[in-house]
Amino acid sequence: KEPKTIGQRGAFIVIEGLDRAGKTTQARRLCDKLYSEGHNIKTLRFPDRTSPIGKMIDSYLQSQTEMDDHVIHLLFSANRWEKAKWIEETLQRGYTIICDRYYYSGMVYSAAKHNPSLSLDWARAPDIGLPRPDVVVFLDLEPEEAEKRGGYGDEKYEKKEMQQRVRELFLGLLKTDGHEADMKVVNAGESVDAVGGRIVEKVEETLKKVAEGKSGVG
Ligand code: DGP
Ligand code: NA
Ligand code: NA
Repeated sequence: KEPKTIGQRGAFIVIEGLDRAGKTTQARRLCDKLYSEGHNIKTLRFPDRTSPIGKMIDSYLQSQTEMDDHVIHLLFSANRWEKAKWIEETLQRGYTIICDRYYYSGMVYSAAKHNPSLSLDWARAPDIGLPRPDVVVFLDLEPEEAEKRGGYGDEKYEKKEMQQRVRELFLGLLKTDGHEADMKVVNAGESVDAVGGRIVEKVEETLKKVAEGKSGVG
């Protein structure tokens, strides 16, 4: 169906978080909730493993292919650029987009590798110019809590030490001057319902601003 909100752009909502933080579950719940309130919703997740570039990323994450840190970083970025035009057009058509991971993950997962020629700034550069989210919710989870949830999976970055570095870098972004500092943190250690409620609070503030034309990004 065509959106009811024609003439008004949708909101670009990003859910970020550590592995095991419940991002995918929460993104789905938020989608259902906003849809039931009459919003027109599209969902997206990165990496999008379906495109040719996404298939290369998938193979890397499953440790079937080895790649230089810079090369895989640029593929992750390219995987977001593949969707940039679609994101802009979809927002313009009045759809709100709920996106599971975006360039915040891009920066921190690559920078967490401590490769001396792969700084946070280097990692940020190829993503400059991508559509900016109206709101980014970061689901924060202590690594100990993640372990209680059954531990990490088998993919490349799902190791405790890596997750700890990723978490520190995510939290560090909040202290920078850039727009990455606009992330809203939600403690993902609580129940699914409680976390869901906190996310809705953060997102509703943003939806209001977008509806009033007061969110300048997107
Ligand atoms: P997921 O499908 O959400 O479990 O994500 C797969 C893994 O890829 C996860 O450990 C986070 C990581 N990841 C997501 N985006 C990027 C990125 O842009 N760069 C790097 N290096 N890793 C990423
Ligand atoms: Na994962
Ligand atoms: Na992802």
